[in-house]
Amino acid sequence: MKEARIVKLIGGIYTLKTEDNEKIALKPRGLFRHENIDPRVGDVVLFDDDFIQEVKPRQSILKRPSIANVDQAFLISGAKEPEFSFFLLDRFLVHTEHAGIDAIIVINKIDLLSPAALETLKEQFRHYEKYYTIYFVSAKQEATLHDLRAEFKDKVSVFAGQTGSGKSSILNAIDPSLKLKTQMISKALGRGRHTTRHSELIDLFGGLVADTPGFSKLDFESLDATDIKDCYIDFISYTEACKFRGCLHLKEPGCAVKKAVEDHEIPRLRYENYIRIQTEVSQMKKRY
Ligand SMILES: Nc1nc2c(ncn2[C@@H]2O[C@H](COP(=O)(O)OP(=O)(O)O)[C@@H](O)[C@H]2O)c(=O)[nH]1
Ligand SMILES: [Mg+2]
Ligand SMILES: [Zn+2]
Repeated sequence: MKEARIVKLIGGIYTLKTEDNEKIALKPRGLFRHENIDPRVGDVVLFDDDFIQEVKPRQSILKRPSIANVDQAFLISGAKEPEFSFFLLDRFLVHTEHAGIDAIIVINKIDLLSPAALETLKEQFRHYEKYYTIYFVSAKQEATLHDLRAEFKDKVSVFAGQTGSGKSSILNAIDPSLKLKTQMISKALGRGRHTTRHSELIDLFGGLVADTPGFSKLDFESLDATDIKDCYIDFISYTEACKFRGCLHLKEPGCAVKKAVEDHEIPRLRYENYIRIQTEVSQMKKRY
């Protein structure tokens, strides 16, 4: 049997990419359903002439989009249109940390900012720079995209972010042969027609990437308060100095994270978003 990666799934037909870069369309053998094996895009599988025979153990699974073995997520946000939101970014980062995948932060549409506004925005990111790779780009300015290309090699990536943030535009700009559909911002943000949702990994600069059609609704259903605390990776180095073991950095006295916020070591907004996320999750749990 030979090994391959599932790169596309439409209507029960899987497209496999083999080690020799061949593309083959196959179905899984019928027994999978009874064994509760559900092959996903991103899975590495063993196949023969007739069927996908075996799914190799997964490192990770993203729910939305449903892709296995993702190494990293590019979190694409618009600097404007849609207005940049640190809340959305912080939520994304909790999501990627929880999924165990690396996050690369991409702020797009910098052409819409004045030089002064761009400087102010960059200043707000100084803290994040200590923990994450960040790019400030414009899909309309080739020079800003140059370094991004090196990030794909040997990785399975997803392009995630709000509709209209420019995911498809960036991909088209770094590889014009892709010709992905882009949408006028007014349509993209409205309730308009949605393009079909299917996951597909495309070849890009020595790696694979999924241009996800949505990924804006993040579900925190499987997270609890402790998970969220652990996903705020900039809090971790302070945790030992908190008075209470397992401090959630909320109402507890002697909290080193809250002190770091007071001392301007952690941006206040980042901490406020933390409380918002914690509140959101605890209310969600109450409802069920
Ligand atoms: N000014 C400006 N507009 C952009 C940029 N990137 C994308 N857009 C526009 O934003 C809209 C949404 O882009 P699209 O790539 O479809 O976003 P997606 O939903 O994230 O894939 C389109 O009208 C693009 O032309 C950019 O860097 N600058
Ligand atoms: Mg798109
Ligand atoms: Zn604390």
